[in-house]
Amino acid sequence: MTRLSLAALPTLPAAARPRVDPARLGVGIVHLGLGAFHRAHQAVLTEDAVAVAGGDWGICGITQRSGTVSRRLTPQDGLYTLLERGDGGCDVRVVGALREVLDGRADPATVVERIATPEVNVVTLTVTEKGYRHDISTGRLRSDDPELAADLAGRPPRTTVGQLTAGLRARRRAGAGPVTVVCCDNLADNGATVGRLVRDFAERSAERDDLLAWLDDQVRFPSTMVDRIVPAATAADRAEVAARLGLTDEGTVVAERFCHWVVEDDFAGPRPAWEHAGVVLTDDARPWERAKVRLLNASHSTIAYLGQLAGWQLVSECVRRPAVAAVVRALMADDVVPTLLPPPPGLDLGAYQEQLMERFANRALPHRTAQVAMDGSQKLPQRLLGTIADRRRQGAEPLPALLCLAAWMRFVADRRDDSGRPLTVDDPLAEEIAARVTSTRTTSEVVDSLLGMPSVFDPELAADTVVRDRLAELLGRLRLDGAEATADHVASA
Ligand code: CS2
Repeated sequence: MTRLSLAALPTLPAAARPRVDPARLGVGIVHLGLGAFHRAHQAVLTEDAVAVAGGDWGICGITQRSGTVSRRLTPQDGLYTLLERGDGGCDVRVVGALREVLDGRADPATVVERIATPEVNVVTLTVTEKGYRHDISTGRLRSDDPELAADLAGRPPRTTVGQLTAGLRARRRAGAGPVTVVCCDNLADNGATVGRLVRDFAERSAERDDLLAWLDDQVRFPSTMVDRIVPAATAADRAEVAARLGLTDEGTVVAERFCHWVVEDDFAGPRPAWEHAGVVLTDDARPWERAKVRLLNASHSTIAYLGQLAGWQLVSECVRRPAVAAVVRALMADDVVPTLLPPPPGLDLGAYQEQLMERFANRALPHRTAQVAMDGSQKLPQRLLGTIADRRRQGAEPLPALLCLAAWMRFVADRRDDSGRPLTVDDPLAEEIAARVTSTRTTSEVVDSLLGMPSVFDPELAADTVVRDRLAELLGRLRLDGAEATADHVASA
């Protein structure tokens, strides 16, 4: 069977072809972190915007962690298929917005050069929470990170913040003009956070003063909220593409139909006319980000840890259990909503919660609990811990939110599900966690040893005796009665 490529496009049905002519699209965006999420979200919305309003907004995508994506996409001229799965079937389209693919680890010099190209006006990022190598509690670059230290010592940069700052420095030197950096990761106040990390890096590197002044003057870091569920694609998804299009595609991505993006309209130069693709351009994306991360992502983690402990592999399977659905509803309505008032104008919190329950229940989308359970130490601070802290300040005991945290604690400390089967903990702090819990016996000892992780837990929260006591009780129940019975207990409390 022929492989997807520019030459193969004319064989496709018109409805499945890219909405712009990829061969004539110049590059105007550099994207760091070329995973499935970017390809199913920003790349698609950018192509849709260009289809309506034009502009050379093709994307140069840079892989950060491995060369696999670049090996898959380069022979396909950057083309890949998006499968949108929901009730009533599956839509298939080839996306043409990605015009160049680079392996950032193998070719850091080219990454720097691309960011410094005058035709590039926007740099977007999806490198996941851990990709920023920052201390989540302070929002600053980690001073003990060996990779950052190596970049600061002057090797061709391999970290995200190192590559971004080197690219901006090269841009200043080349006089290539202003640029906007758009963070699309689930971090609180993500634009300002990345702006601060770039400045942290710049402060410790060459041309410090000139670079800092140029950053203030020529670079913008708008915050954004991104929302689309994008599970890892499977062999079945690739087989479906082959059957539907008569082509093989190594780069298929799969997503739900829902897709939303809110972007602060604070750009240093031109930008794609994303408003034509349904993107909300706003003065302040932070309330949107907060609502989305606290409602969607915290619910996701609750489902994922309870599911992992109970032995349920899929998100859609978990929310069909009445106890899990009830606890997720209670988390959103009782714990999260009171921390979001007033909501951002245009967001109906009640309707969003209902819609989330439907999105989680989407059986057409095999979203694995193991995928969401990854990197909990990096994800929970933004999605869950702020809710717990805010509710404690309001004098409440947010039991559903504490259940999510207790389920994470059992997941990382015991590494066994309710039937005794081993669980895999995929987390950058997995070793530190294992070392901390190794000599603990009682549930209180486990809770205290984990709350003592300063890079994850704020000291005020860690010192809250109500939080500690409730966590120890919930962890005890999870160990004794299992995930489903404990969810039921919390939902009916
Ligand atoms: C998920 C997110 O894997 C995870 O942690 O919670 O990737 C989630 O699917 C997206 O943020 C939805 O917008």
